[in-house]
Amino acid sequence: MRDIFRKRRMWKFATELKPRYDVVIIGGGSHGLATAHYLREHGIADVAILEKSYIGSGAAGRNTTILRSNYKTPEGARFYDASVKLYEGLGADLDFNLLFSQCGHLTLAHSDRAMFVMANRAEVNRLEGIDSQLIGPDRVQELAPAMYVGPDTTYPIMGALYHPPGGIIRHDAVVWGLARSAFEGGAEIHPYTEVTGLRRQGDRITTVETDKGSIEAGVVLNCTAGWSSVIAEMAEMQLPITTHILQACVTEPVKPFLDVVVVSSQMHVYISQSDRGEFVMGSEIEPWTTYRMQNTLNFLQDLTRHTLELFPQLERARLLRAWAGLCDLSPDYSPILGKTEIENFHVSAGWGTYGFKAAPIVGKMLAELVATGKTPELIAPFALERFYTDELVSELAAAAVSH
Ligand code: PYC
Repeated sequence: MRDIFRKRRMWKFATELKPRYDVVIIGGGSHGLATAHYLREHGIADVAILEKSYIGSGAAGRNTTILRSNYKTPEGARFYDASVKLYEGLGADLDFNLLFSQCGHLTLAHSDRAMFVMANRAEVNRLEGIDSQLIGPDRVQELAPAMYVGPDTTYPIMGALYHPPGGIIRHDAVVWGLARSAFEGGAEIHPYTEVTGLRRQGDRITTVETDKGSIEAGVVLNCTAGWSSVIAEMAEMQLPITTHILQACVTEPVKPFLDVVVVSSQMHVYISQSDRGEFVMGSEIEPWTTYRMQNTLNFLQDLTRHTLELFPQLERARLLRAWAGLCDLSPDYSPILGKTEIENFHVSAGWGTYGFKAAPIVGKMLAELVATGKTPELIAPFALERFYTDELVSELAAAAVSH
């Protein structure tokens, strides 16, 4: 039934933990909630989602809402393409307006080398059936008429990788729509419930300890973005992950004049204009490891300097707010997804700055893994064991942030 006046209950948070669940999902962000949503397709409803803060308070609420699939490796491009395709139908599936705008995505090239790399990416994408093209400065100007593309800048624009299916989506709406579906499917959502320990017996996790009591679990999923290595350590296992912050900020709303996502790897910026008119801008990942989600002055200086070179019209726009999110980085900048050495403990980790883009496909794949016990082919390349067999999937430098 369509619910245009939002009469349907969004969700009711659970208060009491049961002593046992078939599936315990740690992390109430986009991956955890998407998994609960897709578990419905397998008739699995005895599910608890444990979130230490409010739902969507981690990476799901701290990203810059960009979706795309123009990755560098065939494995990555194929995987994120499946995610974009799910996102295309997700609003209808959830009966929730996600404000998905497939306005297109431009990765600017400022050197011969960058043009060569973009041509290579376009070719990898094309072979996967993904719309991704190398374009020259005139076409760039057509797509972003308000952007300054003149020659007298620090980094003149030689061309771009243009990816028409890319775009932006309302990140909070994704969280809310998935949470409603998970709730309607019977999953319990427990906000403000922190996991404090995992009890392991041999190759299995038997008990999840929380600040609200202990629960037994058939399967445990670690969907905690920045905190994934901390949770893994509770299970007495290590993930090859370092945790960094990624900073972003947003201006006050201005009249619409940009309807394509603009990314520059050389200038380390990505810029889009939201449906509210705000310019949403982000920078590269900070090179030091930390869990302190605080902005730095350097970030604001570098980001605004580079943004103003591209969009001098924003000179008087005020910044409304800035924030930082946690990114857990794997050695090859690809995720660590699926089974671990612990039989009933699966992970969705190591997303770096790509996690939000992958939410629906992660949910679908993890739900299939839980239901069948088998790793779906699409995610086999992202198994943890690749770091032991030396079969890396390098997505290094596949974004303005991953250098
Ligand atoms: O990979 O598109 C990307 C991205 C944007 C912001 C952070 N990562």
